[in-house]
Amino acid sequence: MNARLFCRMIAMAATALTPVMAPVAQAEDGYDLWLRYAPADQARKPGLAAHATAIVTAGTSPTLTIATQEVQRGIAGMTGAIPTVSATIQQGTLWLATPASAPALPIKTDGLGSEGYAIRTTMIDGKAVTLIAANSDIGLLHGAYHWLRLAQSGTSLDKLDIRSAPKIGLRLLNHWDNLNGTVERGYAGQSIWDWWRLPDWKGPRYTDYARANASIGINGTVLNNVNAKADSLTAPYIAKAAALADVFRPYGIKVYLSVKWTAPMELDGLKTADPLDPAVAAWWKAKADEIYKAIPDFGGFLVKANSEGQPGPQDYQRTHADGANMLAAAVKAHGGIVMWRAFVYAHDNPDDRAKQAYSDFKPLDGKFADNVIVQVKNGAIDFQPREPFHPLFGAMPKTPLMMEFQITKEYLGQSTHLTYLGPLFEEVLDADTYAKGKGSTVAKVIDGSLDGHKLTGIAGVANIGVDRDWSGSIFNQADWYAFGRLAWDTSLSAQDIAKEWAEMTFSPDQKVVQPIVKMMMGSREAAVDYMTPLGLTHVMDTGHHYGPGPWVSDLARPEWNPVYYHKADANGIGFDRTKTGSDAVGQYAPPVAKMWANVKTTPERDLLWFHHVPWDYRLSSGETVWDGLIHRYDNGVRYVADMQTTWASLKPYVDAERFAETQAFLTIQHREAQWWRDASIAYFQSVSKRPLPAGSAAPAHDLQWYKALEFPYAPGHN
Ligand code: GCV
Repeated sequence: MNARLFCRMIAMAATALTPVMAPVAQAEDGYDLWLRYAPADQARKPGLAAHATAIVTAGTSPTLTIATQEVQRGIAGMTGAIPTVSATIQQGTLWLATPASAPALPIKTDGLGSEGYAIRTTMIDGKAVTLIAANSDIGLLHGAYHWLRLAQSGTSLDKLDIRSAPKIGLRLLNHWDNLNGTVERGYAGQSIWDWWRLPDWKGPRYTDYARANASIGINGTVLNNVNAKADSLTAPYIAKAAALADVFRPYGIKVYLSVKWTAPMELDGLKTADPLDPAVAAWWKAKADEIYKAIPDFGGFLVKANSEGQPGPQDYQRTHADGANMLAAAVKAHGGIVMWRAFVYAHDNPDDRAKQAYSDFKPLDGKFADNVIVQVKNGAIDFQPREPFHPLFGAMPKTPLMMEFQITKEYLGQSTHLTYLGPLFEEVLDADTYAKGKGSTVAKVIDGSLDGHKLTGIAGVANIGVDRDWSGSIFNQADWYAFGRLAWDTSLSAQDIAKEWAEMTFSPDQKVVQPIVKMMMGSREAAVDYMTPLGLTHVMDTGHHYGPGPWVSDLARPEWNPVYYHKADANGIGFDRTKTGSDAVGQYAPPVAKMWANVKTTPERDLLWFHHVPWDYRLSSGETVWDGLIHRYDNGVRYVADMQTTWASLKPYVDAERFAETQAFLTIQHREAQWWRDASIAYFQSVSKRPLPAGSAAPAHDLQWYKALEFPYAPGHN
C-alpha cells in the first residue's frame, strides 16, 4: 500500500501524547515485575533503538495512547532513546494499525479475533517497518507487549512473523480480597484495593496492576472474595468497583464481583433467597441493572454457593442450576455472565470428598443457561501440590467449564517457598480426559474446542497484595506471569515461560537464565517430595495450612482431618479410590479409570491418591513404598539445598536487594522442607513402626515436638 498516503490521512489524528521521560533508576525491589525495561547491553542498544525510532498509530483512543507510551517507556529504559510519535512512516517505524485505521493493511487480521494480533517486519517504501496489526486497539496493546517481551528477552527483532490470538475467552484473576483489606490465603500483604479511599482516590498502583495484567493477556478481574459479603453490592461499593473498572477499561480488563447468595435478605430484608421466588429474581435483576448503570461493561458474577458454610440454592431445595440460571437471567440483557463454582462438599455427605462435586454437578449437565459457565478447580480436593485432574473435566459436554487454578500458594509453601507453578498448570492442562478418545485434554475442554462451546474461561486465584514486589517474593511473580501466559496460550511450555520470565525479570544473559530456569523447573516437584510424595494429599496443618499436620484427627468434619486423606495404619498407607474403596476412579472416562484402577498402571506420582498399599508394596525402583516415601522426602530437602547453592553462585549477576531476599527465603524454605520431612517421617514412623532406610537421618525431634507447634498468627487465614 501507499504508506505515505495513509500516513498523511492519519496525520491529523495522530495521538497527542504527553512526553515520556526515561524511567528514573529505582532500587530493584520487584515493583516493576517483568516490565523492568532495564538498560540493555551496549552492544544491543543500537539495534533495539533502530526498531522503534518512531511509532505510528491511527486514532486517539486511550488504549492506543497506553500502547504508544508503553513502547516509549520500554525503549527509553532499554536504550535511553525515546521513540518519537510520528504521522509518517520512516526507517525503523513501529506501526500499530487495524484494518479500520488502515484499510490496505499488508497483513490479514482474520482469525485474530478481538484481542489477538500479528507482528511482522516488512519493508514499506524502502523503509524497514515493524507492523503490529489487530482488529482492535486492545489487540494492538497485546501486540505491543509481545514485541516488548521479545525486546526485553534479547530475542532478535529483525525478522518477525508472529500471529497470536487467545483460544480462551475469559482469562481472569480471582481476588479473595475482603472489604476490610485482608486477603484470604494472601501472603503478599493486605489487599491492593483501598476500599476505604475508593472511589475518590485511585492510586497509581491500579494502573500498574492493569499494565501487568494486560501485558500477559489477562482480561478480567473478580475484585472480592468468593466468601463474599453482601455489602459489596451496596451503592457505595458499586461506585468503588466502578472507579476501578474505569482504570482497567483501556487495558482491556473488565471487573466482576463475587456475590453472597443471601444478599437480598441481608441488604433489603427479603424473607427468602429461594431462586425460584419471583421477588428474589426481581431483586437480582434490579441489582444487575444498578451495577450496569455504573459499570456498563461489567463482566458478571462469581458464586460460591452451598460450600464451606456459604448459603446457596440448596438451602431452598433448589439445584445449583436453578441458582445459576436465576442470576444469569438478571445479567443476560447486559451481556453479563455467571461463573458458578463447583467447589462443593457437604458435612452431611459421607461419600469421598473427591467425588462430591461430580455427584452434584454431573446430573446438571445441559441444565445451565447459555451465559453460565461452571468454574472447576484443577483437582477434586483443593489446590494440593499435586492432584489428578478434576473428574468433571470431560464429564459435562453440554456445559461450558472453566478452570480455577490457585496462583497464591496456600498449600505450596505460601510466600517464601520457591515453587514455580508453571509445571503444575501445564500438567493439568495437558492431562488427557479421554472424554472423546485420546487427545481430549483438559485444555481442549476449557478452550471449548472439545465440545464446541463459545463461552470459555480460566481463572487464577491471585497472589497479589500491597507488598512492594506484589506477590510476596520475586519468584512468586513467575506464577502470576505463567498463569497469564498459559491462559492466553495453553500450548506454551512451562519451561519456555520460565525462560522468558527470567530473561525479563533478571537479565537476558543465559549465564543467569539457565540456572534460574533449572531451579524453577524442578521446584514444584521438590515441594511435592518434601510435602506430599507419591500421591499423598492434604496433610497440611489445620486452618492456616502452613506446615505439616498428618497426625490431625480431631476436627469436626472427617474430611478436614489429614488422617482422612492418607489413611495410614500399621499395615499400609493411601486412599483406596478403586471399586474396593470409594470408586472415585469410576468418575473418569473408561481408559483413565482403567489406568488408575490398577495399582500397577497407576503412575507412582498418584499412587496413594488412588490406592491403599501395604508398607512393603514394591515401587518400580524395587524399594518398598516405605523406603520410597522416605527417599522422596530426602530428595525434596536436597533439591532446596541445591537451589541455595545455585542461587549463591548467581550473586555477581543479581542486584543486591533481590539477591538477598531470595537467599533469605531459600534459607527459610530449606528449614521448612526439613521440618516437613522430619515431622512427616516422625508421624508415619509412629504408625508404620519401620526403620528408616540406610543413609536417611532420624528426625531432629520426636513426634510430640512437631505436634506441639502452633501458628496462631500465620498469614492468609482469617
Ligand atoms: C475462599 C479452600 C481454602 C479457602 C477457600 C476455599 C474456596 O478451602 O482453604 O480459604 O475459600 O478453598 O476455594 O472456596
